[in-house]
Amino acid sequence: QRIVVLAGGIGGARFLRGLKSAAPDADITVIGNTGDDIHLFGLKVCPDLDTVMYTLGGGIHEEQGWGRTGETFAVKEELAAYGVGPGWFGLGDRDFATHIVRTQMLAAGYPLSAVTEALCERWQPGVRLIPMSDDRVETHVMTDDPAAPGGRKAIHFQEYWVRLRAEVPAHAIVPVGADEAKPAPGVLEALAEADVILFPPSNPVVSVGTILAVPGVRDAVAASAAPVVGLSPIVGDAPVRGMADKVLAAVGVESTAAAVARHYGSGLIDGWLVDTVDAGSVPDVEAAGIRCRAVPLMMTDVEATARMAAEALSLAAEVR
Ligand code: GDP
Ligand code: FO1
Ligand code: CA
Repeated sequence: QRIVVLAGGIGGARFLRGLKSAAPDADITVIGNTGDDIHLFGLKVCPDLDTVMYTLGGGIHEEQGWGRTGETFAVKEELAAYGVGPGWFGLGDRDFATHIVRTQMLAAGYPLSAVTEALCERWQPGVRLIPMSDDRVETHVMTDDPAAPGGRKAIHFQEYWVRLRAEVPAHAIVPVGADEAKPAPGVLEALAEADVILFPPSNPVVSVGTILAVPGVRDAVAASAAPVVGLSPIVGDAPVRGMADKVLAAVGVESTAAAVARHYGSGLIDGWLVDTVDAGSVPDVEAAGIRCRAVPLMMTDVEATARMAAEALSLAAEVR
């Protein structure tokens, strides 16, 4: 069975660990979000690709959900001693090595998809991990300009989330460069050949939404003969973690499991899983032409997550 998953960072990575356990024989292709990527200290950092790679490869800092386990911060401290920032983004020593290898290979002319494949040779994530695009796409958040009252200013998504903790108003989300980006080699092929397409409980705006913004991807999902099933990242009208509520508001979508399903729409998804606490919204989702079930959706451990993945696959078999 060929399963294709459109994944962000933590939500996507944790779901994939459960999916691998629920479907050990499946051939899983992950299309990863690169809109969160940022250039720092001359290095290219790909948080969502790395979160998937480290989580599935056993190198993730479990509690934190991103970055390496057993991490140290000597390089960061030395940079700070030189007065070289930004100091608000926590790059650890082990993680730095990944960015150095990536940047070196990119400078040598390899596309990001080939670099990601090379990094995965070490981590053996057990899935084929492809960036959504080899072209540069950077999510920016339109916020107030402190220097010009009444004015607006676009800042990098990582600055909005990590430096400002999503505590400033987000008026719009802009995937800069997406319009000119091409899907990476293998992306459209994987979608066309998929038996099942899954949207994990990833951020619908800055993770799955950014992947869908790459020209050709949304159409390839919609045109695929495979059933498309999503799992709600919103449980009890709130994101389990992260800032999905804030970025959903910025695109005019309520922070509810049903509103996210309608935001994707029946033209894109065939099935949708909501958490049992949101069972009341099942009729709303079905009224929108999307088959819906309420099941536990908290990824508390791999077993619980595997049950979620199994429910998603069973719903996919039903809507096929
Ligand atoms: P990020 O790139 O690290 O932000 O990760 P993703 O975009 O892949 O996933 C973030 C989303 O995962 C957030 O909107 C969370 O609400 C959602 N999420 C995290 N943990 C859980 C969980 O246990 N259950 C559900 N249903 N959603 C979760
Ligand atoms: N998230 C934070 O909240 N603070 C950090 O300092 C931070 C550093 C960081 C470094 C490498 C990496 O791969 C991820 C990192 N993240 C950090 C997580 C990242 O900002 C977010 O998980 C996602 O991009 C949000 O979608
Ligand atoms: Ca992300």
